[in-house]
Amino acid sequence: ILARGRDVCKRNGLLILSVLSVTVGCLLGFFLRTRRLSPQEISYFQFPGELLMRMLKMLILPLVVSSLMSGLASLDAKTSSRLGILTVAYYLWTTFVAVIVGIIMVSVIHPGGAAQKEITEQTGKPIMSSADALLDLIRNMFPANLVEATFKQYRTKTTAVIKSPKMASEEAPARRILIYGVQEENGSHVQNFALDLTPPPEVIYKSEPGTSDGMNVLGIVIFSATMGIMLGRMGDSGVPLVSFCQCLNESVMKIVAVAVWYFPFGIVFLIAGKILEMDDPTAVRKKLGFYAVTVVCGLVVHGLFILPTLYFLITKKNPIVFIRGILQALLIALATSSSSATLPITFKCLLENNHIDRRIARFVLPVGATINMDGTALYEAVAAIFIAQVNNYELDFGQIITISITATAASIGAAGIPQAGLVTMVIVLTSVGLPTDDINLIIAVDWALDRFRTMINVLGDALAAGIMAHICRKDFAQDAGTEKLPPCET
Ligand code: DAS
Repeated sequence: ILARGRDVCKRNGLLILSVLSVTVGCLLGFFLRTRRLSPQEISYFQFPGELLMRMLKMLILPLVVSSLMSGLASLDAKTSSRLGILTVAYYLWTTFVAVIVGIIMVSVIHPGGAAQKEITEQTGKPIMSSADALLDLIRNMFPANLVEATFKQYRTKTTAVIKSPKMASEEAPARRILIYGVQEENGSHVQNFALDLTPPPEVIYKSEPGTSDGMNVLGIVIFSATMGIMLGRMGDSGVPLVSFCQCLNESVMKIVAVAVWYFPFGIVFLIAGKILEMDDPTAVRKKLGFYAVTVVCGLVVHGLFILPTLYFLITKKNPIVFIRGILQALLIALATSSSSATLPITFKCLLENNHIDRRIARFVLPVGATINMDGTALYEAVAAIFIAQVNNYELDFGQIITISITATAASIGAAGIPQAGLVTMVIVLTSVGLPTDDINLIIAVDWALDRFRTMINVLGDALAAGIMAHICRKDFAQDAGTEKLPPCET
């Protein structure tokens, strides 16, 4: 009985701990808000949560490179191209469906009407045009120098802790605004990919440009996938590098297996620290309550009904059992609001709990974490139509179609990092002539809704892996030998 109890705790203990840590983090955050901590105290309090984010991000590069290279190299040309085409087609299709769900939801609930009378001030000005955003999306696919794109400040995230004049008097905790700038190393071409989301502020201090979010994952995915396919065609001469990638992948997963026991502790401080920073919830409720409800309803419909139904119709398996196996990853997505940072846990859940073929997971997950963002696409469509409603701007059918297409494209370009969807939303707004500085209307709730849409992004990637494993099961069964090398025993 003891052994069984130990096994159950070991298997579910982490999940139970993580659920508890999310709850404790919320309660602690709201309790500490009453203590009115200073920005300095808040930043010290957030430190354990920051460590969790850094641990996860530290693993992204080795995991993405090793899994894509070893995953694709171990498949023969026919299998890898079939898997690639099916996966990308599935991703585009589900993302488009998510956008349609969002458009239906926002048209039925019509949150913009309720917000109209409340929202008066428009603040801030976007620095970036949609042309910049689109060019940056394509630019990110081809990093000029992979090492610099990874380790240097290819996309620097400058976090300025800003008190806008109206907040200074109330001594409210400083509001943290994310500003992304893209500067290419040669210095000759500086591309501002950024949003200024506040009225002219009195900046109390500006942290050094962070590099933790500086990773251009899209470029790394494109490079690693291409390299993996080429390695697969090199035959025996490619074996050393493929074997290296397999061992790297296995060792990274062993690091994850150890690091996960720190996660519940880090989650408490990550969530509590975010709650300490957020705007006054009561002020938000008046203006954006219906908007937040619309987004959550859309995410629930898509994430808990449409995607699981699709999974059941294709695989004839119980989606609830599958989702149960990835609950840990969904909780990390909720805590970190970064699908890239959640990737190591998504891998662990799929391989250990749902027993997905590692060759499928090694391709579907890194690509999905980068380009498949159902939650983000739904969110950007809802936000665009919400802004149109607030401005009493009647969208015609052609513009709705344009929003559907640009929201799908913008979500592909959004990085798997916190609030990335907020930035690429500019593409959607400008495509239908909506004022991009109205993004400020939703910034107050974006940090919370980002967590839920990230959960749906991760859920969509994981279910896609389950579906691809089912569809390609015959290929892998017949070509069991396609994995040229035995799994690396580390
Ligand atoms: N936070 C992003 C992610 O990691 C999603 C978004 O910003 O929309 O998936």
